[in-house]
Amino acid sequence: MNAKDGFRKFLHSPWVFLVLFAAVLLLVNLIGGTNNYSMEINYSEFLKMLDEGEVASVVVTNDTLTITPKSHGINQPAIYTTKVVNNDALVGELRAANVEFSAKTPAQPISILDIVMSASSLLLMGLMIYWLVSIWRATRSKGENGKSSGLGGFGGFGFGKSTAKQFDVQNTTTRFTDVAGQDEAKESLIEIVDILKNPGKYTSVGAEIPKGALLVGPPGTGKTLLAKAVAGEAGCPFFFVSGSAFVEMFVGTGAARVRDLFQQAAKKAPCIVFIDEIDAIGKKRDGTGLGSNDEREQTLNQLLAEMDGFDPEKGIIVLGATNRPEILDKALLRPGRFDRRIPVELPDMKGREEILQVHARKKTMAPGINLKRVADATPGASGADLANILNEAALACVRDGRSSVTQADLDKATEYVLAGSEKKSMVISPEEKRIIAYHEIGHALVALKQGGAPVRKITIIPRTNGALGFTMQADEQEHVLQTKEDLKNRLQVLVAGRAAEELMFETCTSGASNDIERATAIARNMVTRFGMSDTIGLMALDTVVDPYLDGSLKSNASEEAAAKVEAEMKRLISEAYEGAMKVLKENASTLNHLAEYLLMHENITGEEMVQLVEEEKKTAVMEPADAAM
Ligand code: NHX
Ligand code: ZN
Repeated sequence: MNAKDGFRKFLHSPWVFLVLFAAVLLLVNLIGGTNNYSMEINYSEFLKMLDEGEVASVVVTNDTLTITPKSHGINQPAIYTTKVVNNDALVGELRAANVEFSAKTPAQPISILDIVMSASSLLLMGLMIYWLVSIWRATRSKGENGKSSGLGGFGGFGFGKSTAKQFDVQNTTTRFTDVAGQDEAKESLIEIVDILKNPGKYTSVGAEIPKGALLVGPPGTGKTLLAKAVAGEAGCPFFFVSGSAFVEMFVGTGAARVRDLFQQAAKKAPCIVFIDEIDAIGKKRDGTGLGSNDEREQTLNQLLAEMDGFDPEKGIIVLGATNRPEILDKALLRPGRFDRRIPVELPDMKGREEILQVHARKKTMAPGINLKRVADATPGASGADLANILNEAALACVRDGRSSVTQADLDKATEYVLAGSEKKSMVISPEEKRIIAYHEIGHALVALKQGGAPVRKITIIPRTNGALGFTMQADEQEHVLQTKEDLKNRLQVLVAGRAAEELMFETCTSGASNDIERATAIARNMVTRFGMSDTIGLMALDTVVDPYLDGSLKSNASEEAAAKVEAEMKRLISEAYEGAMKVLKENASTLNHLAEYLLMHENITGEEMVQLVEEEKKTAVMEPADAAM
């Protein structure tokens, strides 16, 4: 923009208009109605008018007379003023001439206060206008831009126009190689990159160019990263906006922002527009609810209109991200809108290892690091969790003053991310420490005897997540299916902590609450979703609400069925408890041995545990022989 343009823009700016308007108003205020055509005359001329009976009335202000004549011609002044030469005889003369007269105190000089008062009231008025216009502009969902509106130049106010803060445009350097463990999602997105690079290739065969795709998956799986990588690979700008940013402030600003987003995107096309948490605006329009719902619907309607409106050949591709696809409005998923759905799932074991490798590339790692060990111990972890583990490991290494990340750093960081940091200062009585040790060994021993996933670590050092101790299991292979036996075994391990407490101390504690919650959840799933109870049969009495979120269930069961479900759950958990108790009774000496060792050392690794159990076995076999001697 050159200087001349800039100046013209400045002149056209409504702010200049407003300031000028204010100045004029102020001036008018100051002069205050004395703009009648008046003429100053000599005192002698006034006396002459008085003698000739032409004066109707006189107002005396200090030494000035304001004279209103009885009549005046078109070109004659309506008011005369004059300075009094000698005031003494004036009253008598006025009375003699039968003229109306009065006195007036002189007008106060205009004070600073007056100016401030009128200026601030003007400012207030200006703000009022600004506010009204901004609401008006925002509510207006039709009309392409501010210029075509009735307010003309008011477009320059920037009402409802998004600034850089509302959405973020970047030229990203992210590439697909920065995204690990999402091979299928990448494959779907590679096509979008190609479309952005060579749209002609697609249009020449008559293929419709997709306008949008929906990235669906749990939090932390890298949906934003994938979208960025698409922009990076295609070498085009990346517009980032969060769906929740559209649904705040005044009613209607959301729609205005959507409009503006697409205007800006059109200027930079080809480009990627990424709308995170699109469920915030894309919720089903059910017509229920008040106020805010209207706002959301308008925003959604505007988004739909924009997506229908732009020319796909221009090369704007809208990527939306959500972890609640079920609640999206069907209109959003129609062809020509977000018609593609790209699942971005939690990584499997191999994916986790790949993600760890990507993050490890950016850190100085000691030689011979086993990342698979971390991957094994973190089922269900997202990409973000894994990145966090590696970062915590790097931080720990710096804290210790070392120059590379070791396996020990990684193991500690894994524990930290899963259970929080150690609460070493927490004071626990020796009796309670004993209960905690037996509880944990209960879990570990039953897990060991089952021969399933090996025990990785047992600890009785309390953690900041509230756990007084924990037993960590890590399988070296991951299963896509879980058999009924797998789940029953899991139940047994979970209730074994409580079983050990009962067995050793003939009482129980509140500490098992978390174990019980988890066991109950597994038992419920077995009965109401997996068809693993003969009494209930193959019925889906529960459905998962948000499959990509915490796995909470919605029950479809009748009251009678619910009672049966609970009876079945109780049976499963009780059976598991009996099983665990049997294992612990049969291995009571091992339980004692391990628990005492744990009390002394506070931590036991999986290998140590196996070794301790082996040693215990040998001495147990030797004991009868010793006795015979
Ligand atoms: C309390 N905490 O809440 C005390 C401080 C029975 C030896 N009054 O089962 O620590 O009772 O095998 C993640 C995982 C809270 C978060 C477990 C938050 C457990 C844990 C309750 C061991 N290990 N219980 C266990 C335990 C407790 C709790 C958690 C959590 C205890 C038990 C916590
Ligand atoms: Zn427990």
